[in-house]
Amino acid sequence: MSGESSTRRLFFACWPDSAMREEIIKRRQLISGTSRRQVPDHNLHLTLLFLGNQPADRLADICSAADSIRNAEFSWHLDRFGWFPGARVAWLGGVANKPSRSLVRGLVSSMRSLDLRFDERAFVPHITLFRQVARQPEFAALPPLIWPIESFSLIESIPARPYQVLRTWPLKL
Ligand code: 2AM
Repeated sequence: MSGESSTRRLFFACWPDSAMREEIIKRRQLISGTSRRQVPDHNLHLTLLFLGNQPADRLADICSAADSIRNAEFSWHLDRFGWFPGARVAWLGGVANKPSRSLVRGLVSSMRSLDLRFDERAFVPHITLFRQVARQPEFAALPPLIWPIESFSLIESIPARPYQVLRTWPLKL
């Protein structure tokens, strides 16, 4: 036994640099009493496509399919807090503009072309800030966050570890 898992839990995301991470943290502080389950600073991100558990031996294919993505750069305008009652998470989010929707569509179709099995939920751009939020919180107003996006990343989720950035691709047409 090598001890290595034969599946890897993966997702594509926008991964903030340290300055942007600080900006997200500042906004999270505005709703700091929301729950005791704050997302650790180092895990803050905006998911583009959640792949879930995938066979480890498909990782190379996933990366090659992502190599073919062509998309314009764009900015996120994150100007609201929200809450998903089912997932019980409170988040920072905003409206998906055209180039962001096209990036998500490109990721979905490139992953579909690999015959991978993954959930296709409607895309709602959000950065989860708190988990285990049982009731709709009262949210404060917030200074909008403009986040310029020049790349996207493939992230691995390993239990009890910080998310790992496996690869990052520049956005280019
Ligand atoms: P969440 O923050 O709203 O829970 C890693 O788990 C990332 O993938 C998180 O951003 C998480 O969203 C998202 N995620 C987890 N399960 C998902 C699913 N079934 N569909 C879409 N996104 C999911």
